[in-house]
Amino acid sequence: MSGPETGDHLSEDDALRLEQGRKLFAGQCDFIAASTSIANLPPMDGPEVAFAGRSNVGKSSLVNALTGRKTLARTSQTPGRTKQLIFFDLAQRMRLVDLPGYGYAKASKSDIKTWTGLTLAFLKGRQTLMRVMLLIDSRRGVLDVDREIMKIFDDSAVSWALVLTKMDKLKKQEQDAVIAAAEKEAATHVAAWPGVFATSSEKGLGIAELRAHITNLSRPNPNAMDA
Ligand SMILES: Nc1nc2c(ncn2[C@@H]2O[C@H](COP(=O)(O)OP(=O)(O)OP(=O)(O)O)[C@@H](O)[C@H]2O)c(=O)[nH]1
Ligand SMILES: [Mg+2]
Repeated sequence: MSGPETGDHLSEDDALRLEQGRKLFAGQCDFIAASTSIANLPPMDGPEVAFAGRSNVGKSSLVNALTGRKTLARTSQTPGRTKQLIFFDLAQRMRLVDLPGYGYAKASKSDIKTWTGLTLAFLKGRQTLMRVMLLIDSRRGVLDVDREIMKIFDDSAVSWALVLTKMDKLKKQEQDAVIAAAEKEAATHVAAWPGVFATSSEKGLGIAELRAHITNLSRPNPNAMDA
């Protein structure tokens, strides 16, 4: 999905979806919890969408771009910044979960084991988890370590979708190639959403479309005439 918001001719349906997404993400957004163990996860209450991917791929930046709040999720030049499962509530209609990254070679073995164990336990055992957005750095494309995660998702029947990040770092031609390759990769997995979100948190590319996608998985807006 290179994003209907980039085209001039939106269908009425698309325009409505994007508007509903914009509204949800412009509303109330609150930090709920930072969990370091399965024992202190917040109780399951309503739909959740999680952001997974290699360390430094841009998970926290994407959460910030989606919510339009620059410092909601902590980002860093240093890989391995997010060490807990961070839960945010959106207007009591959806929760966003910023996950620690995987594949960070410099972290200590025991740290990696803790984050990975916790993240996997969360991904496998969370009935309220509607979808995992699996982030891929567009400059690197899908790596074997990402494929291992895809296999875990597929095996545990976790519904997931591919999100390419940092698209602003690529030229147009390179963008087209990486989108095509990612779409091909997604098509080989039954549990994967059949499309790819091409995004740049820095430039706002693909953000409106991703908001609409997540909003579609949320609780209906109790106050909306147009919900
Ligand atoms: N150019 C560009 N840089 C980005 C974009 N998104 C994130 N970055 C940069 O990538 C680096 C890592 O971003 P984070 O959002 O902290 O990445 P993360 O996946 O949360 O990292 P961990 O929590 O360590 O797993 C930061 O320096 C960001 O500024 C983007 O869309 N474009
Ligand atoms: Mg992070």
